[in-house]
Amino acid sequence: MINWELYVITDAKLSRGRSHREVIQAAIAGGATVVQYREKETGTRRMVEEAQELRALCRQVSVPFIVNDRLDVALAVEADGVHVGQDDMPAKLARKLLGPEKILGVSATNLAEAIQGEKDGADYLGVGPIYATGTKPDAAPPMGAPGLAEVVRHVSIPVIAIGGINANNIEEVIATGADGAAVISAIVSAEDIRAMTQELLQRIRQARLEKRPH
Ligand code: 3NM
Repeated sequence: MINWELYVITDAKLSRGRSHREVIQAAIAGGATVVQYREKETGTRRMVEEAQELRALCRQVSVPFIVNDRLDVALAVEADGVHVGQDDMPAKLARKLLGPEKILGVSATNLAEAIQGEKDGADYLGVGPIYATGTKPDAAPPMGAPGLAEVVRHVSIPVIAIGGINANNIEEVIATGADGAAVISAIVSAEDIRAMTQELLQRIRQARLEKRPH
């Protein structure tokens, strides 16, 4: 069973000059439960090297390591899985190439995409954006917590919320019943990455306790 609670995604441009290694080490120290390597602008050689480094870090602490979009890189470094968006490799083909064991994540910006992703063989869905975000310029319009809650009600695989999530809204996100939150800027741009990760995780756990029926 994978703990999806706090899914941390890399972003070199938002990391204030810190390396992926430094950022992810601090996030893991703070309790990140899943790590995704997401790199859109680096050459493939460098990508493989960076992914290999993070792969090793995550393996030491048994944190699942997922590569965004690049199935070839995911397979090359023996990542635990790959995450595909709506413009990336179609989920069904990604599943075929990955085999049945690896983790397949699929992005969904609405309920129809979420239901389709589940049908196509996703192990989990990245659903968003929940709130406005400057991190992904081509993101769809924000769906808000009500849109997220609707997806949670209609799918049976884990739902990880993404987009504009930070310490001020993460409890509202988890209160929808989502299994976790995926975060970029609130963590990788934080001055103290470890402390911010700890705070977000603590808020997630608090929200889950409050959701539990008494
Ligand atoms: N995907 P931040 S939103 C990578 O809606 C990504 O699918 C999104 O970054 C989606 O935590 C997003 O800084 C950016 O808002 C998330």
